[in-house]
Amino acid sequence: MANRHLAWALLLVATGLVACEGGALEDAGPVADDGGRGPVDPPDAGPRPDDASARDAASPAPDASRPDAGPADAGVDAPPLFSDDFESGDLGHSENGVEWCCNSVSVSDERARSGRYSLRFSFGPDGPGEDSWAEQRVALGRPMTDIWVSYALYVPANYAHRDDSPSNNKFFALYHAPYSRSGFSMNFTLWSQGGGPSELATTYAYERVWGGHVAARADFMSGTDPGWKQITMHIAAESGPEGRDGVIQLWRDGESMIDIRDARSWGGEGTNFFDEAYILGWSNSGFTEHTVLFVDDVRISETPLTP
Ligand SMILES: [Ca+2]
Repeated sequence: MANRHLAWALLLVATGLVACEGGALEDAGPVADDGGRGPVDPPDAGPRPDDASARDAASPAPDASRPDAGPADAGVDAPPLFSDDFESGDLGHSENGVEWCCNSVSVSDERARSGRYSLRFSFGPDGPGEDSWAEQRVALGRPMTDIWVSYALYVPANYAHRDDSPSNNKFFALYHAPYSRSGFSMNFTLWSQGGGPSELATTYAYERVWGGHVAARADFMSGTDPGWKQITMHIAAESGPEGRDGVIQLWRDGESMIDIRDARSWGGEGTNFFDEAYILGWSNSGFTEHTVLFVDDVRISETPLTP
């Protein structure tokens, strides 16, 4: 079962490369950097998100004066670089050089936040110790250092983040492609809280060295609170090697879940930018039940979005 999943994942990733990276197989991303398990965080790479010592003690307090750190005022969002409600029924939409690529998921009419279609992410059912993978990548088409991303995420009533060590699952990743040789790189990750809800945390790299997980937020996703959730993220790279001003923010239904404005997230000289992202992705925990999440109404912007 696991081998079949792995073979399928490898096939899909390799296929995606043709469109995304010109068939450069040495840039195999999740295959190359972790033997096909997807771009996961090493399970023992850092302390658990509830370990407050994981915060960089040397970092100064967040700089609330950073002008671009706050959300937009409601109703005044500038037109985004890219938006997709999936009502085309496929992943063919591109806009301002931003395009979908490298997916293991597809557009579906099973459930939608807007119209009839959304992106369908199917996980499980997995046996004990087995993993799951459902991931959608987006190529930004340019080097970026400051981005806003929003989408609606559907959490099903049977969502249960099982304890099946390692049990960290990807929620969102932003990086300098390819992932396997990334410069700037950060993730939002989901952790099991004991078999039901997921805790949200973030981790990011400084010159390719990953730090611990920080800014954990309990009960971020739970089958006891199913339905559509509006997710808004703002990520800005650290301005320099000693900038201490990287921004990592996430809101759920307008409520701040993570708010870091002093991240040491320098991506290295010449690689301190991001040009690719992915939504959801590798699940180390796997799912006992067939668990289907949906994403709709994606927006990607260089200017603030209303959470
Ligand atoms: Ca839709």
